[in-house]
Amino acid sequence: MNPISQKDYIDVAGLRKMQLAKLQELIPYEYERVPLFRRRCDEKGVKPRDLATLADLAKFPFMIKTDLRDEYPYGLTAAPMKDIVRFHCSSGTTGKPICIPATMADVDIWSDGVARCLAMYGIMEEDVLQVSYGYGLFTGGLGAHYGGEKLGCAVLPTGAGNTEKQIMLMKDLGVTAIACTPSYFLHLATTAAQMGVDFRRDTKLKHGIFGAEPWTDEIRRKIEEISGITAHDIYGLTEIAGPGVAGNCPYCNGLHVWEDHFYPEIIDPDTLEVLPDGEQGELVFTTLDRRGTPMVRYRTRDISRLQTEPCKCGRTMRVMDRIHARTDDMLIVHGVNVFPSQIETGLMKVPEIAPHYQIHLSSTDTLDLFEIKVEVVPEAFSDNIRDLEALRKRVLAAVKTIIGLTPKITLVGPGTLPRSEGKIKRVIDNRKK
Ligand code: DLL
Repeated sequence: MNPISQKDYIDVAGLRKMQLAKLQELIPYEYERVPLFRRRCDEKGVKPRDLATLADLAKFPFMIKTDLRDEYPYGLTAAPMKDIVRFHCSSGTTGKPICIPATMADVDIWSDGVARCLAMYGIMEEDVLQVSYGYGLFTGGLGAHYGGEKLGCAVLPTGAGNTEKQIMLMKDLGVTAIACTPSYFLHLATTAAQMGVDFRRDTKLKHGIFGAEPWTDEIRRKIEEISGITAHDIYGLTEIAGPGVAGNCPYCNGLHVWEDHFYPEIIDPDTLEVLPDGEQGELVFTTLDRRGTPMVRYRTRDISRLQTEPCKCGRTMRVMDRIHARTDDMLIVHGVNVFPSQIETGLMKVPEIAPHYQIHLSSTDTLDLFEIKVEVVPEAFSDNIRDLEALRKRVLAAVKTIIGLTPKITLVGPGTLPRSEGKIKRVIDNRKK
């Protein structure tokens, strides 16, 4: 076993004891240093000493995204500036960003999470890791970079973009693992094919470390099929660390949460009650070790479930379901709730459809217009209108069976829809609000 993985196998009783001890340090620390947290606790009539068991965490207030915006830039910073070594920010689509100052110890814990994910995927010191997540304020690039170095990999910090050069370097330097968004990898794969590069024949690529956006099991299979690599899932968010909060092992269809650093809860997003393991709801995290910007009970908006079955790999850290949806990405079309991942699942059942699509919503005064533009794979794209019409009908049937609605399906030629170097934008919602 790689020494970096040893912590993954801690006995459960020891883990719970450790989590409680860490919380009993964190809560008073946060209470003393972060006025918003203190005010919320006081309003609820709860004091740091009220945390006697792990279940008592439920008495403490939640933190949400708008709190981070409202307190921008330093309102939630708990450590003095002399201890801060790094900032990460997430832009958000509207208004102010959120800003997360981190101490050296925070960066180290985060890197530990990423390194443990990489080790769990079977990546070793001998591996050459190409980091094609964006560097900078986004956590993807630097997160994967520090984790790779911590494990001892040779890191190639290409960042996102300049796709042809990425493929050249991948070949020339013998890259064995790549970290990027799944949508960017699909773009890389298409570009490689256009350059006459076959991943299996011309590169040493074995591992993909994919996250930062939802991706269905169908896309995962497609990626593995076209490239011959193993597609690993890595999860995280700026507010809690960045990538490396959780990752999948070869045995589970979910992700082990590094619970010794990040304490997970699942809540009912309507009642805000904590749900027992096994039930689906909104994922909430508390950072057990972070001191720059600690988070107590941060509501992620991601929908998941903590699985109850112990994992066959022997790791004791709980497994959360892969994230396919967020509470805020649900679309309501003609009064029906639709998640983009459901549409993706339907589309990917049709072999002639490429993993590139866009959902368009617009409205007249009385009606929602719902269109899905999908790319056809080059081999199936023809001028024969009758063939295309038959394919369109099959695509519609595959989507309709899952969402129960009849969107307009528009088939488009290979390479027509926009590609992304980072997180892809799948939904264009121009409806009148
Ligand atoms: O996306 C951190 C990250 C970078 C994770 C690289 C993995 C790899 P944010 O920009 O703050 O941070 O976005 C966080 O992205 O709440 C999820 O909704 C989504 N997300 C992240 N990882 C996954 C994943 C980074 N593996 C938000 N599967 C999260 C599905 C994911 N969604």
